[in-house]
Amino acid sequence: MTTNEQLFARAQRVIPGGVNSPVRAFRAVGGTPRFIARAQGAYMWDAEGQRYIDYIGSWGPMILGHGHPAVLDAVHKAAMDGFSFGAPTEREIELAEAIIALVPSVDQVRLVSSGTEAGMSALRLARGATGRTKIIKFEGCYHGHADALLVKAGSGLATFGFPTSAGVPEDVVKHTLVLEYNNLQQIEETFALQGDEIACVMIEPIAGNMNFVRASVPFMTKLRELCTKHGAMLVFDEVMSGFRVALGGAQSVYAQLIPGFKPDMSVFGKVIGGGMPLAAFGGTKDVMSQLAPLGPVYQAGTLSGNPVATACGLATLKEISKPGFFDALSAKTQGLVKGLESAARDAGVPLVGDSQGGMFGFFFADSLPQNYGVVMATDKERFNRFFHGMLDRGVYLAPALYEAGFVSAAHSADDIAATVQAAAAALKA
Ligand code: KE4
Repeated sequence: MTTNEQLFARAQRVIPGGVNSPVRAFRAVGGTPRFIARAQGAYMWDAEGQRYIDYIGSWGPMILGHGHPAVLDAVHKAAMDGFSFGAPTEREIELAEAIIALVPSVDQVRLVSSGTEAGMSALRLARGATGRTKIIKFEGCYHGHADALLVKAGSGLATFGFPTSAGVPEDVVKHTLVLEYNNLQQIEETFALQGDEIACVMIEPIAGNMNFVRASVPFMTKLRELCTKHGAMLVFDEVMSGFRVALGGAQSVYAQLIPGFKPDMSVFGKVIGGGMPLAAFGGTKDVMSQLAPLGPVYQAGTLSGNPVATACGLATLKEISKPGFFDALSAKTQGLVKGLESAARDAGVPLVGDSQGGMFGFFFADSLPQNYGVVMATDKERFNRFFHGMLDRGVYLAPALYEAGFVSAAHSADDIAATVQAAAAALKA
């Protein structure tokens, strides 16, 4: 048994599935998960000393790469002043101010400890602020594991969803409608039928939980129009895309394509914590003032706005706000995708990819999927073979065809070239 295999066997004795988050168990791709001992820059080393070029980046947070000196320094200083107080601190104000400065649609934010908590709270706030119960989400979008959001599509249009998890009562999900991403007709019909009962539409504007799928401009334009017309809130789940696809998140990308575009509420996570447990949700002052202690919508958290996590997040935001950061990151990520496409062409394998900022995806297909059903119909066996071929060559990609990938500022041109070279070999194997 290898050390990773030994650790996995030991882990499974005391932790369900041997992991603290299911995707880490490699069940979608098979094989033994790599137990990571340390990471630095663009690299991770497993318990056997094997080095990997890291395209997970903790599923998005590590946009600077691992162990950025300015972030380490900020975290160390904060930790020396205390881990947690259960009382307000100035740094929470500074982080809130930094987020609001970068996201024009947000007047106020509430800091929490995970994307799930942020999404769950935003959903409660949307329902509390509108006095409505029904919500719309889209197949293939993941908004964390709050009960009301663990839902798959109902049997037909405008029918309510079914739980995707045991332990979620039908009662909880019967208010959740699950529609097809990028399906204009469905949202028009649904809003025509029950638009005045919809509290919110929650969407990943650039979806990273069905690999990498963009909401089309016509679809997003129609969503905005229908939410405004019917008094429903458009909630952008930017836990993954926020401060990752652009400094202003996906909403800044759509604001360039759709004049005056803004969501009503936004959910953030990952990058704003810089790898530490921190997330947030925000919106207009009117909406956010519905939250306790001001308003009737309750929400709370022992470690919300944690002093060490806010230091990590602030230091991260400061670095990514520097001039040219996203231009360089976008170009590097585009270069990776083009390199993968070129290697696949040379190998006679259909592969198409896309990227925005430091987030990317690729599919063993001839064209970019526009929704979950098409993503899941792409060649899974070929993906899994490719995943392991890359892992064996020291490149750690997302261990599932429905996940996105992430490039950091620490990835060098040589790392990208080495990745493309490994891909050329893996595709021919
Ligand atoms: P967390 O509760 O995992 O911090 O965030 C939930 C969440 C909410 N919204 C979006 C758009 C997300 O991508 C996530 C979490 N993303 C997954 C990656 N597919 C995290 C990885 C994992 O579950 O281990």
